[in-house]
Amino acid sequence: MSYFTNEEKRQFKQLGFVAKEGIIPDDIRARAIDVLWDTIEADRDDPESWINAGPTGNLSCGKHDDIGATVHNTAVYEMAEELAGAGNLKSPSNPLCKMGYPTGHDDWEPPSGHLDGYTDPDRSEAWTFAVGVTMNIADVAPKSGGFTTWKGSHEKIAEHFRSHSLLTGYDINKGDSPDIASTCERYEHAAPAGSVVFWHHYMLHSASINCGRDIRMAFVTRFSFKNLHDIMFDLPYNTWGPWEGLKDID
Ligand SMILES: O=C(O)CCC(=O)C(=O)O
Repeated sequence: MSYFTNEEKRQFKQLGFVAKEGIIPDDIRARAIDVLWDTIEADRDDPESWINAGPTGNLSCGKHDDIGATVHNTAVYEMAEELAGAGNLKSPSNPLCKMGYPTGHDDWEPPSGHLDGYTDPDRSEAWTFAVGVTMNIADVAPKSGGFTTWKGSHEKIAEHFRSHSLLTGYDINKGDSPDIASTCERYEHAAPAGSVVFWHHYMLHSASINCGRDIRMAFVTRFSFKNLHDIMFDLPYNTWGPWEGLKDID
């Protein structure tokens, strides 16, 4: 059974992401949302308390089974393998729970994007993955904290790494390298609960500012190539070689 049409796979290659609706079933989402409300410091029945609530960063409840179920009991891993190739990805772990609390103002500005995996120059080490997955656990309205990415940035990042060390990914995140995002069209995943974006590991991305009324509830997971350490330095030159699920897609 195929989850993606050839057109969707083509979009993934060209733009670096593909979004699908209705992937996380309502019952799984509902249980995960209960865990979130038990974790965050806000009153579920008092929207005023949601403004600039906390905690920020990755929530501590990520290990909860009802959070893990969004990855382990849904199609997301199989879908990612349909793109990367069956058997090519490491086993999934629980997702990161990323809340975007309402700011309480409507002075929205576009976010700036970053690259995952190259953020710590002190480690003198680079890593990447294969497929990023961002799941909307509740509805996300425009300008309300949605996952944001820049169309085609994966190809421009690959081009950058063909003439710069992978460790210069940190410079891209600090804004010390050419501004790649400004040359690409921005996409914000303002989409219903249960929708999922699959994104290439070289995509610039971020969450947007939340000028909406609701808490943006999203989970992020990153599936890695099993043989990442063997192929990581070739990836800028052979961007699609390892993606066996896309080998017949131009
Ligand atoms: O919360 C989001 O939508 C983006 C998360 C993110 O930037 C990341 O996981 O690196």
